[in-house]
This record gives sequence, C-alpha cells and structure tokens, in this order.
Amino acid sequence: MTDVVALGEPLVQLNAVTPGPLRYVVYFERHIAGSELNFCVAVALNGLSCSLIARVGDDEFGRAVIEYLRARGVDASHMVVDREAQTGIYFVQRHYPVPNRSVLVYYRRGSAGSRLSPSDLDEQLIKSARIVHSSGITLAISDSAREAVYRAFELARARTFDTNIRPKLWRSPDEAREAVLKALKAGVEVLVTDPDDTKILLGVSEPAEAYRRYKELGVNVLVYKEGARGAYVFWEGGSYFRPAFNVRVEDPTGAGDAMAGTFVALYLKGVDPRRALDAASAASALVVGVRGDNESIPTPEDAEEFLRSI
Ligand code: KDG
Repeated sequence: MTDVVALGEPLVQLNAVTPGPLRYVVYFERHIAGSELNFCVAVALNGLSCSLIARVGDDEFGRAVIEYLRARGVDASHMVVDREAQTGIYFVQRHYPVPNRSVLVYYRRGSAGSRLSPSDLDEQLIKSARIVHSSGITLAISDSAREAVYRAFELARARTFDTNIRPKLWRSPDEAREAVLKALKAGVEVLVTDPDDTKILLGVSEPAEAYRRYKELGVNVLVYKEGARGAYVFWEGGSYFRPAFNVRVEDPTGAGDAMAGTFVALYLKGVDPRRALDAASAASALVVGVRGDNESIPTPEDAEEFLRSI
C-alpha cells in the first residue's frame, strides 16, 4: 500500500541563470519539475510513501525524470515510457516583466506527459492509497489526462487537489471552471487554491466566503495561498492565517507545490493544521529563495530549524 498516488506531467525545467527577458538569457540551468512531481518530492521528504503515475518520453530527459524520482524517494515503478512522444520542457524567465515573479514558457504540446490516459492507471494501487492527488494542470493538458484524473478520483478512497489554473493551458476561464468543478465533485479532503483561481471557479475571493462555498462543494480542508502575504488554512471548526516569511526571491516557481505537498503529508500524519501550515509555509519560503522547484523543500527537521530561526 502507498500513502499517496499523484497524477501529473513531469517536465524538464530550463531556468534562466540571469534575470530578464529570455531573448537575452544565454545560460540555463536544468531542473526536474512539474507540479505533481514537486508535490511527491515534498510528500516523500515528510516520510510518506508516494507513487507518481505519469508519462515521459523514451529520451534522455525522460530518463532523467525517472532517475530523479528514484533519487528523491518517489516510487517511479508506475511511470510509463512513451515511445511516440517526447518529454515536455519549459523555460523560466525570472524577474521580468514583474520583479520577484517568474514567467513559464512551455514547450509541451503533444508531449509524452500530456498523453497520460485512464489506461495508465493501476486501479489496485489507486484504490489502496490513502489519498490520490492531482491538479488543474493535469486537467488542462489533454482530454485523456483529464479523463485519467476523473477516473482515478472515482476509484480513490480520498482525494487532494491543487486548482493550479494556468491560463496558458486553457482555451478560456469557463473551460477551466467546468473541468475543475467536475473534479471537485468527487469530494476533496484537502483543496489547495488561491484568490485568482477562486475568482474563476466561484466568482468570489474573500477567504472565509471561499471556504464556505468550497465546503458546500464537498471540500473538507482548504489551504488558501495569498502569495507574498501568507496563507490560510480552514477546517471544520477552525481557521488559521500564517503570514509569509520575508525572504529574498530568486524564483517563486514550485513554492505552491512545496506548500501543498508538505501540508498534505503532515495532515495525513495527524499534525495539527496550524503547525502543518507553518511547516508548509517554511517549505514555500525555502523554495522561492532558489532556482529549481523542489531541491530546497525541507525535511520536517529542517522546517523546524527554519521556524525556530525566524
Ligand atoms: O508549480 C510549478 C509548476 O508550475 C512547474 O513545475 C511547471 O508543472 C508545471 C506547469 O505545468 O506549470
């Protein structure tokens, strides 16, 4: 039995070593990323078992992804190597045009990862996991990947979901809304989202109102990320706000996944939601300080040390 199964697209990230418009960037640093892969790394670092179900190409980047998963303690035995398509990549443009933010430039259309389909699912594995996780990115990348998430959610004992609406991957906000709300219908133990996505999904963004509305849709616990301001957690009978830590920003990409994976792992371990959000916020703060989405996600001990030092 595995604690967590995640479905998504691993990507190779080419991160600009220097800030500014990509047209002038000469050096790129290679990282392994993708929202659900980042989530899995956080879960594994927090001591739970995690399997990623995904496709990569039969190419060097696909091999790099599989080796990386193994090295980070994520079960890669359900990964599918697709001979018909390549591993997707994306570039990260940093601090331009908005300081402290990054722009993601995808080269992933028709990628192996986007060919994920319900036939890739190991139904026994999914049924036996404590939770099944995915995100709005996987819903967006293709019809077959979306169907895979819906099928996995149907089979799952419990689900966690990160709305992660990437406007570049959708034809319209309406399309995103319809697909995400359909995924939530299965009932979600922990939903991770933010005001921008919530505006698209529910037409509101005030945190308590958002929780009330999500709860009506079957969400139990809500992690509501407000970026540089901080994050809320709402649960039956309580709520807590954790102001963000004041850290230097190198690249915020992946910070949300670090928060989601750390929070969900600690929540599954029975940690109080307030303390889980503190550790998850520490994980986010450490990730924004470096290039690469998941190398700086802390172990629980390192998160504790970070929190003690603040
Ligand atoms: O959350 C970080 C992800 O956005 C990044 O790793 C790339 O998965 C990715 C995506 O589809 O945007």
